[in-house]
Amino acid sequence: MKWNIRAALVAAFAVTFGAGAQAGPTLDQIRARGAVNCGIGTGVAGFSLPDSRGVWQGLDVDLCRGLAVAIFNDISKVRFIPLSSSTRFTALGSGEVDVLFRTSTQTMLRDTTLGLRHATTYFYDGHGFMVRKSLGVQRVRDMAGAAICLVQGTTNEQVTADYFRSVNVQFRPVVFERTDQAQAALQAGRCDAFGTDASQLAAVRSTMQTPADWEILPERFSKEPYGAYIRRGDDEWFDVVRWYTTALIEAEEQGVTQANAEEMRRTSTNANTRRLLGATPELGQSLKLDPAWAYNAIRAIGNYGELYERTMGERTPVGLPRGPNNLWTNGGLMYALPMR
Ligand SMILES: N[C@@H](CCC(=O)N[C@@H](CS)C(=O)NCC(=O)O)C(=O)O
Repeated sequence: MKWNIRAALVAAFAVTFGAGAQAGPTLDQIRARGAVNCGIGTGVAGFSLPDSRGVWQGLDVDLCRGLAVAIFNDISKVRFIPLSSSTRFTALGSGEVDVLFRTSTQTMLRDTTLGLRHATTYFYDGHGFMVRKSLGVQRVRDMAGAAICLVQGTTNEQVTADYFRSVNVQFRPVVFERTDQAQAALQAGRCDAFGTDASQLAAVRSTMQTPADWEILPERFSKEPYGAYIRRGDDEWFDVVRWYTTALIEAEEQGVTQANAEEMRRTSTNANTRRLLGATPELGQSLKLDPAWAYNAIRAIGNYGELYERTMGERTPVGLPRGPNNLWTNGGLMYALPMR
């Protein structure tokens, strides 16, 4: 009898608070502070770039905004902290930011040696090169002796060095702290080429003085899957970031959009959709968030596809086709783990 009472109490606790759902120190700090501190890039069109009114725009900054909405149901409760490639991980490790949505490739050594963790892949890319057309090269290995602009602390530095070494061709690295400095050097003729992730080549090309003077060569030299990064040691915060990102992909898979989310929450009879939108509360409870956490985020920033199209899709100046960032059902790699 005694044990039955105890079991009943445990069950009641689990129903009330969500089984195993401690908020975790990072989420507690965010709530106490009243804002998410989000590490973003210093300026790349499509990911994180201030518009003419000084408002940050892009995929990475909108992912930060949506996360703030999932926690606070308030899109303003986010602080953007622009970080260069070489400072981003120390800024996260030291607690200056809670999370990085910052064009950061997930690699094994970053995962195993930095004291950090990376969550769900939210963007698939690969390293490439943009060359001055007047250089007249068709293939990267023909760039012998070329000056190549690179950004310090990126995977791209290593990928470039590895490739040229493997084909025994010399090149001259010209390394910068930030993208805008590399771009100015390209513009000024100090570099013949720029080596970075293909999405960022498209972004940089779209903002060159004469984009037609530059060509993005079709070869790709690496896999660059971007993930959100957080510190090790806070599994509950890891869960929030991981499942928040997944929810945006899941929404697209289920056909839930910014425009129809409200109606689908009221009328859908699909159990997965009802869970995702918080018509039944278990997903939000398991994260110690409001049952409407994902619903609110989708209403604020759209599903993954809407987010992509708005920030860097074919109708934007960056103009990137979905490619690998399409859903798996449309020939891409985006596949949400089951949310149940
Ligand atoms: N994906 C690569 C690099 C991504 C990256 O940060 N690229 C640079 C060069 S385009 C950048 O975005 N810089 C933005 C900045 O200056 O803050 C990585 O994780 O190392």
